Amino acid sequence: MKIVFATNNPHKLDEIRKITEDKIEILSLADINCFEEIPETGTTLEENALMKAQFIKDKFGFDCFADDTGLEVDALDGAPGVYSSRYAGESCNPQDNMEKMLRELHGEENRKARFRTVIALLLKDEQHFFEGEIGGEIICEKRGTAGFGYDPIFLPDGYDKTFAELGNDEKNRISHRAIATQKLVDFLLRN
Ligand code: ITT
Repeated sequence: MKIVFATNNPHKLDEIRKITEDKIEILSLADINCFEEIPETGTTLEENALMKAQFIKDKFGFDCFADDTGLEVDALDGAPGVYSSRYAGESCNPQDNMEKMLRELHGEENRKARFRTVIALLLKDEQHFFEGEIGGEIICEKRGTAGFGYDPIFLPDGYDKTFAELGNDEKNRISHRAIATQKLVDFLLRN
């Protein structure tokens, strides 16, 4: 089975390819010659994931899926959530985002947070959604070099290492994306 993953994030592509391995062939946007900016203007993870998948389905005709992920921090009333990639401003990078979060949480005792991923799948003209989440806390300084995005400041529940310290193999066993992806794979293998 072949399916397009509508993402411009090479880390996400790597993670999902490792999880799906030989079961499903995942095509990237480059594999289908799509080099366009995909709109992501929704106000929920579901809306954004569907928007990204629909864009590819409409323009290129492939069955495809997309993931939208947010980091929800309790002390920030669930922010940055769906706005996680632009938390520190329009053209910010992951370092800017993490530094802003550490500043906002300075002195805060409640550091509970969760990563939530929603995958939208467009298959044979039907929409399907798969969700995964993992709880944890935002630590007070960056630790580790693996992974991407907010991984260096996120300590998953039950672990004493951040996602960036655990490394990709361990992250891919327990993460929000791993949980949602496993549901996607089980569904695809049944359909
Ligand atoms: P696409 O939309 O092209 O898939 P993106 O990087 O923009 O890629 P999202 O909008 O889903 O992806 O991501 C929102 C933000 O959350 C962004 O800053 C990511 O770096 C961060 N993020 C997503 N998944 C993450 C993960 O597994 N670990 C750490 N940070 C993550």
